[in-house]
Amino acid sequence: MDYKKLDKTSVIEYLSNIKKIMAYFGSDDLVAQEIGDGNLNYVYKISSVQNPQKALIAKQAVPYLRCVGEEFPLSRERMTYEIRALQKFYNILPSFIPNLYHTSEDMSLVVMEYLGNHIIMRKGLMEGVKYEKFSEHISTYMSAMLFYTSSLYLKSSEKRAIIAEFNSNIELCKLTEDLVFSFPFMEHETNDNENVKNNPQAQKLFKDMEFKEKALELKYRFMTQSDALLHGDLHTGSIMINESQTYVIDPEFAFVGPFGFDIGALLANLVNNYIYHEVVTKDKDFQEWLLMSIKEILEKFRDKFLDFWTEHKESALLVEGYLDSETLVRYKEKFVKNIIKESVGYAGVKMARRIYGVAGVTEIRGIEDKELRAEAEKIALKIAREFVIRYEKINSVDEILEIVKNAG
Ligand code: ADP
Ligand code: SR1
Ligand code: MG
Repeated sequence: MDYKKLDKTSVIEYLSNIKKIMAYFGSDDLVAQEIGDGNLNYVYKISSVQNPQKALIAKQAVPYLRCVGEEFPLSRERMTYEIRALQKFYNILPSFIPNLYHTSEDMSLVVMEYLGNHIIMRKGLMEGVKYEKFSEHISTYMSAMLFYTSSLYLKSSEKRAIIAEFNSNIELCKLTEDLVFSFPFMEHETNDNENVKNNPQAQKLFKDMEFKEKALELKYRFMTQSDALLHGDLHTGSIMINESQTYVIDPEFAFVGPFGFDIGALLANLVNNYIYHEVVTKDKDFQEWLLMSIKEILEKFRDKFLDFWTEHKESALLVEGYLDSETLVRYKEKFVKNIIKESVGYAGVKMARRIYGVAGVTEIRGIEDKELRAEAEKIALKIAREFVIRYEKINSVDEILEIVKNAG
């Protein structure tokens, strides 16, 4: 079928011709609602009129960037990568990925399970909800996805195949290169220029060559280092959650990149949420919980990643018997320590890009009181700068927490 942009009427007509979807809904009447709140795509909730709990999600890419409009063309092939990544991640850890009902590369469309008992994590965190299982879940997710798609597990040929499958996701990688690593740190038309204009803090950032040189090093790694298959945009808006379950959605930026990039994205978003509670709600107890969660996530990630490595002795990288056991333990400890260091660097860049860049986060950009927002931005920039300048020298998770706590 040729591509056609769907709307809330035509999406139902289209789905009515797909057997698996009709088997799900039976003879029920269907109604569609557009619920997308992301920057890129359209998301329809299709529900049964007779039993509204029965619902599916149909997500379609359009040939432009939704949040800007048709004047910003963006190839809809991004959905091909989202479909591939959802399938790949589902095969590694099915309980973290919504079930897929239908995919069409021609229509740039995926139909998946409706996560009706879950909410976007950013919203829950802003309301001060403590997700007690989150650190356990997300450390499992990140350690498994990174380990099982890396040269520490795959054979050399398999690793090259996964690179071939994902690293042609050129346009979305380029978006990140521009919108995460470059434009937010210089005068640029895509920035939030209302806030940049006459803002000494922005001018200071744009002239901060020490920060920018380090950010450039991290950008170079992003562009060249093919460690593992990444989600590529792992912020708290890509996580749907409740007290007992965690789902990761929206992997259209997936590509084989540096180990620390996804962990860094998550860390940045948890710290942005910490800043929101510092400045707006002043909820110290919740801030403590966030810090404890960051510690648990990073420590559990390290332990689980090393456990996977102990289970699997042969890989593209390692031939059994190559190192003696003492050297092997030391090598692995250093390896995983470097992943955490790198993730701190990426967290810094990811925090800083949210201040003046095109895509702000609600925790900071959404603060209506100008003085409070400026205060949040100042704290975020201070932490981001420390993260970016010092990431290679970070030796423990506690040092990361100290940087966050001392910035307020
Ligand atoms: P984009 O690619 O435009 O960022 P997302 O995949 O993030 O789109 O989806 C946008 C919104 O749609 C999410 O924030 C969430 O509210 C909703 N959504 C997406 N997938 C699901 C799902 N499987 N179940 C329930 N809601 C979903
Ligand atoms: C204009 S696209 C901006 C951002 O939205 C996505 O969620 C990614 O973070 C991207 O950088
Ligand atoms: Mg999204």
